[in-house]
Amino acid sequence: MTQTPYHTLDANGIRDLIAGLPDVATRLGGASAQWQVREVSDGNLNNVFLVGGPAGEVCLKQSLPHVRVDPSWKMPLDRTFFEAAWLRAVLPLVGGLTTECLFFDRDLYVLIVESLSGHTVLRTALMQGADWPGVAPRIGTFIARAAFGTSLLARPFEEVFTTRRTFAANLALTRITLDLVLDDPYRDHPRNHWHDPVLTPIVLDIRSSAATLLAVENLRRRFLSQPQALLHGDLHTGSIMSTPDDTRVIDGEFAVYGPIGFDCGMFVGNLVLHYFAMPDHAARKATLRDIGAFWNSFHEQFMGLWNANEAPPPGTLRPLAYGPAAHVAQQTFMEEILGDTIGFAAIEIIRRIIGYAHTADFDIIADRQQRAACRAGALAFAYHVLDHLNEFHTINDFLYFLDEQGQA
Ligand code: SR1
Ligand code: MG
Repeated sequence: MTQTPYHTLDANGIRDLIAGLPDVATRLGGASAQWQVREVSDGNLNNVFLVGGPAGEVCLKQSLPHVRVDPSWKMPLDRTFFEAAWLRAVLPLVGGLTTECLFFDRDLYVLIVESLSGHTVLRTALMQGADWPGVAPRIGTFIARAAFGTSLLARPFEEVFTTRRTFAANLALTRITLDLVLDDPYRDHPRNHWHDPVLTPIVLDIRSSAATLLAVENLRRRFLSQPQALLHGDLHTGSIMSTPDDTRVIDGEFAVYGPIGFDCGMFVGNLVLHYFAMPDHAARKATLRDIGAFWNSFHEQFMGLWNANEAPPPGTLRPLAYGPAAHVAQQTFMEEILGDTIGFAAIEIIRRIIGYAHTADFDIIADRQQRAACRAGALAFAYHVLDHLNEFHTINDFLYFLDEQGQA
């Protein structure tokens, strides 16, 4: 097969590429000239297109040699490779909670997946007032299955180490997370920005609190040195597409081995951002419910998989202790994940308010002062959580404090 040197694809290039892929072309049906190509790029990094024909639609994503929203920020192309590898690793574990990888090309760095055009990005749906109680527990299930199934609890170390080696090469996006999420917000950096002066005193408090900075430093170290499972790595509400009844996790380009609580924390942190952006009481109660349901589902599914694994496959770690001792060990492991979840949630909130990549959640608040006050509420909440991290022992401690702050 001849190699096609990398170039960014336009609509005709996309039609030509797919015309040469019988499996994908069959999904679209008809002749390539009939295919509609629509650009729907929305995230910070890649070009994304929906390609539709008389029989169906697919989604095509191509890496650019730079950050999509900032062409001066150069970036290697390999992120779609890691997204394809992530999809192939987790799809068998999570079934219908993500999408199938239909095609990946390492010359063009093009990934084609099934289209989810009937679904809505969860962040958008939440901003439009959707109350879909099934989504958060599905994300709990997704993380439990993906994390358990890629961990040493389910697979021999030889397999885990081999998979880890693949994703350990995801250096550029891991660097983005380290810098943008876990570092920049805690010091002066030109990438940080916030417009509301009301936030500045809280930023200064965060940066001058020894307890907060120690907590962040500890979480930063844990992110890089606790390869518990294959993470999605960027599991915010923009990486989830849903209907009331069907939920898919997408955009796994940040995949890397890390602490399981990192994915949980990204999701919870984004629900908390939504909480502070929705001033009405009922919407806030629904978000408290969702965070609780997420954690309970994650915990139940993860423990269920662990306990069902009494005769693990050959080569997997086998329990040495049974009965109460094993129970205590499991409980300790889950408490560690909860601690990480709460810590990374606070870190995600902070970076989405004062770091490089903000989220749209607060844009629904028309009044400028009210918008600033809601952002300040979220930022102060995250600051307090990090400052008192070892005082949160259960998810209810976290929810109780969130509820209290939301009513203040
Ligand atoms: C330059 S990339 C900025 C952010 O967008 C991605 O979705 C990740 O969240 C990253 O931190
Ligand atoms: Mg993304």
